[in-house]
Amino acid sequence: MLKARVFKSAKRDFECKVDGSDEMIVATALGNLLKGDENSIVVGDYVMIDNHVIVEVLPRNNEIYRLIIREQKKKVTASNCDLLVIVSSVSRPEYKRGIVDRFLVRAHQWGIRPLMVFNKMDEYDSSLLDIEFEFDRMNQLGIECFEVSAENPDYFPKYLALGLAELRDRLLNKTSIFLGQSGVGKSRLISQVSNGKISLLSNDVGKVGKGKHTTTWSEIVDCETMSLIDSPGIRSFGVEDLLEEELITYFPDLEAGAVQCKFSNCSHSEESKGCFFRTKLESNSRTTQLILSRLESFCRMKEEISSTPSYLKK
Ligand SMILES: Nc1nc2c(ncn2[C@@H]2O[C@H](COP(=O)(O)OP(=O)(O)OP(=O)(O)O)[C@@H](O)[C@H]2O)c(=O)[nH]1
Ligand SMILES: [Mg+2]
Ligand SMILES: [Zn+2]
Repeated sequence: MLKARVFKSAKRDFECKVDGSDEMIVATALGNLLKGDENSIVVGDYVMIDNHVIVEVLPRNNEIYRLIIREQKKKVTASNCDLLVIVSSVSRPEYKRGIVDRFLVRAHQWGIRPLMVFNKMDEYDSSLLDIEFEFDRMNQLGIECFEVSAENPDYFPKYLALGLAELRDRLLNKTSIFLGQSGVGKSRLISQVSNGKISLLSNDVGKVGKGKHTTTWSEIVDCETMSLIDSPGIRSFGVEDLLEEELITYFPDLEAGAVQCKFSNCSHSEESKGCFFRTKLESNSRTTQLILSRLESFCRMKEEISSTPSYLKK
């Protein structure tokens, strides 16, 4: 019996790395481990293998998942991650604060520590994006920011955050999953972080006739000192699977204000008369701007959740 970790899955075959060695083996799995849904063995899982057959999946520390409310199903895509690397682009696709905040909600929900990477700094244009504001926004949440150019790594950063070398340091001896919109440079960044040892931009990463570089499934990329999980660009950022009451707990920076708001069922929206956030904050200060920008994301998500019929959530 061997303990191993699933690095790649393709239908019924799993490429697994034997614990404590560099040996990779391909295994199938006992039928009852695959029965019912396709979540039963995912990339990142630790498993027990007997004679090239996975006979047990060990308990997971955490899961990257979504609830598919219409089907009352939980869809797991990876497990046992130490860090969630949120990758955004400062040029194209355009940086979207709302999307970053949605990833932060997921990081909370999944219980995985987030990091923020601003990629494509070689194309940064300060007239289009106030990046210092975005850094401050993340830093006030205790989230470290990195500014890099995966395309042009020697590019010398002019701004305030950490660079590629520090990012590499942070990822040492950890399993990190890279998330972000399609085209922000996740795959390119992973090749850079691994010092070019891995080229995911090539066609060997599964793809089926989509845009030329598009990653289509998750797998762990092993580069001795760290494990990196590339993921397909996420197309749906909906949060309708969350419960309205729990949303505020994913915004720890807003919780104190929400408690101080005297209306117990306040939506804290711009139209909420007498709302703490709308009346009691010092107008125009930087801190207020940061809080209000987070509140904007919160209100959008809250509205989205409340417009989802509750019968769908049971
Ligand atoms: N200028 C510039 N282009 C970059 C940078 N990083 C990546 N790109 C380009 O952006 C495009 C998308 O990069 P990918 O790494 O495939 O993006 P991805 O996030 O993996 O995309 P999906 O797999 O579709 O989710 C490619 O053409 C890259 O060459 C960068 O730092 N600067
Ligand atoms: Mg990719
Ligand atoms: Zn309020």
